[in-house]
Amino acid sequence: MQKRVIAVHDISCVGKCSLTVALPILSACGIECSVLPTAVLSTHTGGFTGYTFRDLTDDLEPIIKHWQSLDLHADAIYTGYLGSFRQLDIVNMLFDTLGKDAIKLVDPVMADNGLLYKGFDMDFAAGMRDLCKKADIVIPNITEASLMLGEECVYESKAPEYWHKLIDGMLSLGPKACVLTGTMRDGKTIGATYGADGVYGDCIKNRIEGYYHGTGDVFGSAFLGAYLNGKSVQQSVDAAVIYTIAAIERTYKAGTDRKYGVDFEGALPVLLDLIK
Ligand code: PXL
Repeated sequence: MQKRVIAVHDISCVGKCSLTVALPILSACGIECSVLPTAVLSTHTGGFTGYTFRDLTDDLEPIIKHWQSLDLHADAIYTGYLGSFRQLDIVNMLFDTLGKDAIKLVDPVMADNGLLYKGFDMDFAAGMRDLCKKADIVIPNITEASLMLGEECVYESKAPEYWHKLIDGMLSLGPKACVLTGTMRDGKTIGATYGADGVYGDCIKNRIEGYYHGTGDVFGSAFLGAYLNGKSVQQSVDAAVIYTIAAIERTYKAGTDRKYGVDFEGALPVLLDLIK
């Protein structure tokens, strides 16, 4: 049976991230991607000014209710950028109903490089921490994990002890696995470090200079695509890191304006090769 994911993210109409990334990557991995759009924005909020924002909070519950009447089955629920504080409760309810038997993957999208994104505050971080208690797998970056745990944020830390403290803090909330993104051995590398089943592991590779938008969503979607194709957490982290860096490399070589997102489309053969 083909697997189905319910992807709970915004639609940023331009500037590849969230649903415009999750849909094609999961589809390429052979997985049906149903969507619960949290908001519609003309662009994402990082690097553009004057963007529109349509909050879809009031639409979410009626959509979920309709799905309940269909007895819809989901193998996984993958949440990312939420459009309001109230959506945390709605996702909680989705987890308890249609998500009872699903793998719940939470990317607590709200911050990076030591700063909250526009529109998010510490109350949201506390609410997101509560939602993470219900997740099977969480994939925060260092900034998000430290904000949720009330730890010092050292987003350029090269110390495994610090990463492991954040990972253990997230695991103590309840998830079975935590993949911490943005870990580095030195200024020339980047990747992800995880804790699961009592072990730590990582995949850290050579870094391409600069901040590329939407790469967290490329990483999360590739990770889930690999995981639902039967790969282990280590193999899924490896696939997602190698693929994300391949997409960044193509964008770097093409010289594209980084705020429009990375060429994850052109790099798809790399991902498919890694998960086959
Ligand atoms: O990729 C994370 C993300 C998703 N959606 C929107 C964003 C961001 C990051 O800034 O602004 C709307």
